Amino acid sequence: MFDFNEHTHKRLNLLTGEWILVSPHRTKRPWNGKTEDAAADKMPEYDPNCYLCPGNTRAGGVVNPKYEDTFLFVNDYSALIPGIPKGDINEENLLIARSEEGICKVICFSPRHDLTLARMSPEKIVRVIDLWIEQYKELGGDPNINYVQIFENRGAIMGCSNPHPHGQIWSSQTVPDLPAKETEKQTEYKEKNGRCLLCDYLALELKKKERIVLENDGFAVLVPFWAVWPYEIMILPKRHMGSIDEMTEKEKKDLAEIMKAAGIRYDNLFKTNFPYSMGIHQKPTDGKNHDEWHFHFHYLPPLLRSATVKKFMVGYELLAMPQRDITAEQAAAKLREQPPVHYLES
Ligand code: H2U
Ligand code: ZN
Repeated sequence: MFDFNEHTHKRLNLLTGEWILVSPHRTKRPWNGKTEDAAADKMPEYDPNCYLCPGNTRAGGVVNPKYEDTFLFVNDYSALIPGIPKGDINEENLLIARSEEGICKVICFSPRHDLTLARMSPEKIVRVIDLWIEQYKELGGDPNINYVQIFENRGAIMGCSNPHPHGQIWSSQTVPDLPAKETEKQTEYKEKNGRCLLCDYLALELKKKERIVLENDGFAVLVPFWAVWPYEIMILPKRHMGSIDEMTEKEKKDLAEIMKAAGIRYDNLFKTNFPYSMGIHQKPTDGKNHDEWHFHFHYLPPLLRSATVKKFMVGYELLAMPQRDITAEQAAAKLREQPPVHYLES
């Protein structure tokens, strides 16, 4: 009898159409491989050498204001730049390229160098959410911008250059591959079933409760059935909303509280500043209706079994398909059992 808690199987990612291999029996595998240095947890409230702290000088000589909540600036090394010459290359349908323009910004979440979203108050997190909403509308309102990607990269092992709490926004002329795939899959489902893919998926998860980590009035945190990273989670609004600017004040507060609560579970899991890439997927800003879209957050953390052992995407995963050992259900149970108070504050 097939039992997905024991037997190797594949799971389908509904949002991308890609499969992932799950091998639950491998969790007993010994580990003699690489461990990462645990990140130092104690940090000063102000670091004179930090380019994001208030009053300090950034690359290129700009001085940051003495900001008190959030602080937004155009990335000094933007990957996407507005107003570049437009062009298309196609040599014999073999060499294909096109120009791409956009705008990149950096957001400091707090003037405090030592804080993280998990340790900020929900009121302060709402300020960050408000800035995300303002930027989604402002950048998305630009006729040259058709997608706004809001994200946070956290921790040296994620390639993050600075522990100061900050995130980024990259907005672009075309819709990047992942959100484009999610648009396609949500559209397909809507056309076939007449309902929203993620409304239906969330309703089923809330009924089964196996992968739900946390929930409040407005939002749920779950380990998606098709998670690739060991402790990958999604945050989903319970109400059908295509983008973050549709939230009520109460929903913004619910979101801030659940983001904090999820961050605390993460940090408590391995008693470390849990590294991750996190980002919001929402409807493209191409002027179309996009009724199919249900906005959500993805949190993609690399840690596997301690503050120093991470999952590597190598070998079979780079060449064939992603694979995991610990199941989504086991990961959700582990996260659920973490205490609700941050380990640095208990
Ligand atoms: P990470 O969070 O991935 O480390 O990126 C920080 C961003 O901050 C990065 O995109 C920008 C970098 O280009 N940056 C500035 O805009 N000004 C600076 O003075 C240093 C870094
Ligand atoms: Zn700083």
